[in-house]
Amino acid sequence: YKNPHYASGRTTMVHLFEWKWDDIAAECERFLGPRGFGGVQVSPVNENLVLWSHQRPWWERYQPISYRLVTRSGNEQQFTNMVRRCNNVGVRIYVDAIINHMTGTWSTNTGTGGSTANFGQWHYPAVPYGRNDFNFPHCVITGNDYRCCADRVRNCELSNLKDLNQGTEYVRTQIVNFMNHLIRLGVAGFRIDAAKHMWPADLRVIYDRLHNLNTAHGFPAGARPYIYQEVIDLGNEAVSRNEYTPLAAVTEFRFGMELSRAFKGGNQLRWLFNWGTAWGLLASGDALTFIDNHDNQRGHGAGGDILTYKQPKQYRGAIAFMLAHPYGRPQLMSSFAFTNTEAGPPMDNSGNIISPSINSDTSCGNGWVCEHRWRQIFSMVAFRNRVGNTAVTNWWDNGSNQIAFCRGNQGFVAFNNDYWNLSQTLQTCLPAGNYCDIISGWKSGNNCTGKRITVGSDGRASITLGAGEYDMVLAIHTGTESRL
Ligand code: ARE
Ligand code: CA
Repeated sequence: YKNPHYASGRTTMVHLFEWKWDDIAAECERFLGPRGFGGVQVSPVNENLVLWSHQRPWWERYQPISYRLVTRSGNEQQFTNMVRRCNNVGVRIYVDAIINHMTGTWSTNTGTGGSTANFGQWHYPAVPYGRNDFNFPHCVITGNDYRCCADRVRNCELSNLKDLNQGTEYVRTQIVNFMNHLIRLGVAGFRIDAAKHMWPADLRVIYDRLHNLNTAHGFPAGARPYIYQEVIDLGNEAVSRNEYTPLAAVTEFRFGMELSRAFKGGNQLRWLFNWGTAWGLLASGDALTFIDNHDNQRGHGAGGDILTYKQPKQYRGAIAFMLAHPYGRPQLMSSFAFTNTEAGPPMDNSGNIISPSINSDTSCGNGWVCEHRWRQIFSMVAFRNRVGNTAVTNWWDNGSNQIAFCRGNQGFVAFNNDYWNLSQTLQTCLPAGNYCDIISGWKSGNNCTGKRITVGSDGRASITLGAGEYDMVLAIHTGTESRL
């Protein structure tokens, strides 16, 4: 369950938060496929409660009312079409699976597909679920439970969301049927929402009943779905991330927390020389890594002081480090712009999501940030694809916030998070020749629109990164996007 089954040469997925299926299909064909992205995490696919009382917040999608594939992102036919079109251009689809709970009690009770629920009776007729399918006695998780009481974290309600009992055969069957339906449609795996709130032994049973990935969508025979479990564990938790790594991969929240701290200037970049398990991070193959996610970019979930698109220079620095360094399996966040942390995606008066528009400079409009279309970010995806599994070599630092390293003989990257300029002759490990920096610009014919770097026969090159430059990163590699 730890292999994402990316198409060959691809390494990175992007969370297209709240995007519609038709728009994702188009994005796979016009951008993600050609640019070498490995996959897309989509927002929850199954029917959720409609919450006009909160102006259709983004979080209504975490309130399932049935397993029918109908949400504001589209219906089953649109979902099916998207998966097919994305797989055809080498981009995998990963579904955010909400299997810990069903929607809690609200004054309205209609779902995005028209299904209803009777909350007082724990009755969800569109599944159907009834009283016996939920944990009893009824209880609600408190902040203190996270530190003391693993059983309460698993058996009580997460923010009043009705807590399913995955220990019963009936509930397991409904969940497995839902997930196998998606596998049949060609998805490559799942984010398991709120995994820490379910017993590992129950999850193991569920995972083991999942079908192999659909070979008609280009997956090899016998391929198991990629599963990454959402377990927030920054330390001092009654539930440990280590209880879940024997099952499948885990979201490594310490990764974004530490890199955000460093790139905000709270820790010197030179300490990143041994980035990885020496920092208390999970084994690389167990870790789904990211800087921000849809929760912590707006103070939900673990919260914390996480870099987002709102601090673009430092954010691009942290993302570049994530993509340049071999540790982990990276996931990019692609946001809609927000000030109100509850607000849903751009929508019309009827609550329909408004599609991102694509500007002539390839950035997005209509309120969509599209970090994955920022040149500094998608260029580093190509860097990561190019350098493959090569190790970090020739680490250099100035004893402070200027660092540089090589990835085999394929790539070289430098960072300057100091208040003074970087100007050094450094070992790049690359073949002699000319390269375009993919951060300050791009290769255009035989020229560079940004910095041009000349690597000598000894592999060394003069590198400059001014403290006042638009970006704090410089990157070159042997791929066609950089090598002249
Ligand atoms: C909403 C309202 C609530 C209301 C509830 C029920 O905000 O006031 O009671 O609905 O009607 C998201 C939002 C929630 C929202 C929910 C349902 O974030 O605000 O509730 O959708 O609409 C814990 C969990 C972790 C979870 C985070 C948010 O462990 O799994 O809380 N993250 C996932 C998703 C969320 C989603 C859900 C789960 C629910 O990514 O987007 O919630 O499906 C410590 C602990 C953490 C804990 C954290 C916050 O750090 O270590 O484990 O995270 O505190 O409590
Ligand atoms: Ca539970």
